[in-house]
Amino acid sequence: MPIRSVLSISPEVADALAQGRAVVALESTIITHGMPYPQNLQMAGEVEAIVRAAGAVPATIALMGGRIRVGLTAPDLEQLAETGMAAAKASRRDVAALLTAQATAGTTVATTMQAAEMAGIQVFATGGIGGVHRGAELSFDISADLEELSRTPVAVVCAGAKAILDLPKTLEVLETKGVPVIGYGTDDFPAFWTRSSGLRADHRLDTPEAVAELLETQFSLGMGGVLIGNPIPEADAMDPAFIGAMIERALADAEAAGIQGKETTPYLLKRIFELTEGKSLVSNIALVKNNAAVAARIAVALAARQVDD
Ligand code: PSU
Ligand code: MN
Repeated sequence: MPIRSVLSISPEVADALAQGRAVVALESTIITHGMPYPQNLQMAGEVEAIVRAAGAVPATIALMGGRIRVGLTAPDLEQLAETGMAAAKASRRDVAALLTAQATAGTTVATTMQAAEMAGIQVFATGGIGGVHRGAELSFDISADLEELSRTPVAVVCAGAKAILDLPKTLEVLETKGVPVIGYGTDDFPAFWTRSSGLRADHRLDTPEAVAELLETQFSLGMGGVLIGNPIPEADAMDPAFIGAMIERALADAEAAGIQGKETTPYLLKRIFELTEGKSLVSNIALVKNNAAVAARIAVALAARQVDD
């Protein structure tokens, strides 16, 4: 079966790609499993508007009706947001089965990267990537996002890995897999709700143009993806001690409830939302918007370089 029949690119995104204009891929697990309704719908609309305002075309990606949809309509976004956790969460291993079943599914960072590459999109914005879970030495729970970054040539702009994870181990695995980790305007690897994990990024770059230049080099080498850590804006960041304590409580609750596997990340985000009385969601939305703005500027800089060639 040709990829063409599975991949469904919206006319607007297809036009932009054909003309070499800047396009930013956006994921949808954050809509279905990362945030409650209706904040998820509002976030999805605002993020698309931010990408447009910066001169790029947004391409939100999801599985719907047996196709990998690249570029969604407003009614599509509404359907995904309302379906929420009743939709499937599509990681790489789930894609074929969910397409065959014509299921509605949010795509994770891993799956969105895959789809972006198939469509020819080089820049992608999310909130925070998945990584090595705490206790992974026993559970072996390491997000497929890390494997995907090692093999798929797409730049992922995030606010770090979600702080529910074991961040030192996440950086170790990224090193093992050969994924460049860039601090955008920072020496540190950001920690999602806070600006720094206390761990260093591999390299620091301060402008969209500098990132675009590195991406061009990386992609011409065929050496897989690039992770760009863009810290949450100071004004939106949470107090490290407070969020740290809430993460510990949520992890204990997850353990007591016997949560495992792909349910872990959605459960923890929801539990932290409850424990912080919604404050974690306010920060989460702010950091996603900030990532969309930076990703759009990087995509515009990359498109400008490709015209010059
Ligand atoms: N960023 C957010 N919220 C989310 C996610 C990212 O701000 O919900 C999603 C992404 O889709 C990511 C997934 O790929 O969480 C990680 O899930 P897991 O740990 O099961 O691989
Ligand atoms: Mn997992």
